[in-house]
Amino acid sequence: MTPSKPLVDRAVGVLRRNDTGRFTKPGPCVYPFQWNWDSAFVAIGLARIDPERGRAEVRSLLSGSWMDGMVPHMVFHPQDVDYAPGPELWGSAEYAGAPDVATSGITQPPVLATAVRALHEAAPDRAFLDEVLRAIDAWHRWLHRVRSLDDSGLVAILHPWESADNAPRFDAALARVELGCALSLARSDRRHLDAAERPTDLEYRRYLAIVEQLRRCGFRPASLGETPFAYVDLCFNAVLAVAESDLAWLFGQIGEDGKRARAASARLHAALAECWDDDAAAYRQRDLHGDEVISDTVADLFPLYAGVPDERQARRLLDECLWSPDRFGPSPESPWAVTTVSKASPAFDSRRYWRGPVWINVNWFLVRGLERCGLVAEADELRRLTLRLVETSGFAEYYHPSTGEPLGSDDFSWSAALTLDLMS
Ligand code: 9WN
Repeated sequence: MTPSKPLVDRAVGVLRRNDTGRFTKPGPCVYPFQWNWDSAFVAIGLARIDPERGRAEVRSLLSGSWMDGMVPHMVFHPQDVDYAPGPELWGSAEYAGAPDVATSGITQPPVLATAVRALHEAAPDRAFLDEVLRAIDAWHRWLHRVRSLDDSGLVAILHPWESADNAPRFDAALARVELGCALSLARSDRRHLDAAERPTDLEYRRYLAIVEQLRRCGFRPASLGETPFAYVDLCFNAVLAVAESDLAWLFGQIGEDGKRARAASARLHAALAECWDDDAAAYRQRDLHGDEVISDTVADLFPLYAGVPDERQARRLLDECLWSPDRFGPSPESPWAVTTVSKASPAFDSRRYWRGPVWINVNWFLVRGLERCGLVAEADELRRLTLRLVETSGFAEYYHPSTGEPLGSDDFSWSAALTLDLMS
């Protein structure tokens, strides 16, 4: 593909403007702190234009690592900015093993190893790997130690903020979370964005109630069964499967065998394969307190990213779900894909955040997955559609699937960064 110069320049411009010098803000006003997978996506984009700056992004994220290995979902580098709920929600300084900088007490999908691999492939730097691989390995080990459910290798998320906030797949589990929270419901997002594009106040009250309960056990529940919310998210687990395999590859680059990471990836791969539902041509999700279900959200397709489906399954997943005009794919009335919720689902909402709109990171994962499963022409088609969307509507946080209208934050860093990767 011949890169269109202005789009590259515009993407680079977004990353430069959101660069605070220490880390890249996900969005100029709405998201002024450092988020975990946002920085990983940014580093993947920076690998294409400025690997040294990409390495700095990784370092600043890892400066928020906890002693036990957790890399938190947010790092609150000191700044005078308008953001709520901020560091006081988490009170990380009260907990043993927290870093000097204030952070959240939960994590996010571990894209970081994949980002470090992208940086190394773009510009090999052995010293950088020596510097960061142990910390990433410690994070992955932490996930298996603290978040494992059973011998399957699958891990649980303990908060919707660890994946796709208000995605309908979390509705039933979230509805079981008791309210009665003492924390104040301050929301800076509402000062910048239309309420119809964001989670509701009721969802926020439940998000805060989970944090309040997690704080009581220092964010480390003795048993996952006792936590207010625990969900086996296929997006998170597919990301981890790929990250473990990338970590093993990176260890190989420094002459170590990466055996643990390779075995973990293989175990996750096998466990994800077990979630296949042949009637639905998709994968089943599991709430720890409920039954396995087809959630009708794009996460049901995420094992594709890790190359889990065999040839027949990948073809069916594509034809019956991902590219189906009635489900997640483009149709004459709704030409922008991939929707984050099936259009056939009663929960589908074309404007509200993770409940329907198109997200660039989701498309990026699916492009990689299609490639991994040998569906190269289909990956190219999705890549082209995604680039047409950013060309038409700019680097929004997410997009209306019928009109392509930009929604959420404008000048969104990961939309710009992943555009750079998709164009290369
Ligand atoms: C809460 C920063 C983050 C992303 C998440 C996205 C959103 C925060 C919010 O923004 O989450 O952590 O305010 O809703 O859901 O994926 O990392 O871009």
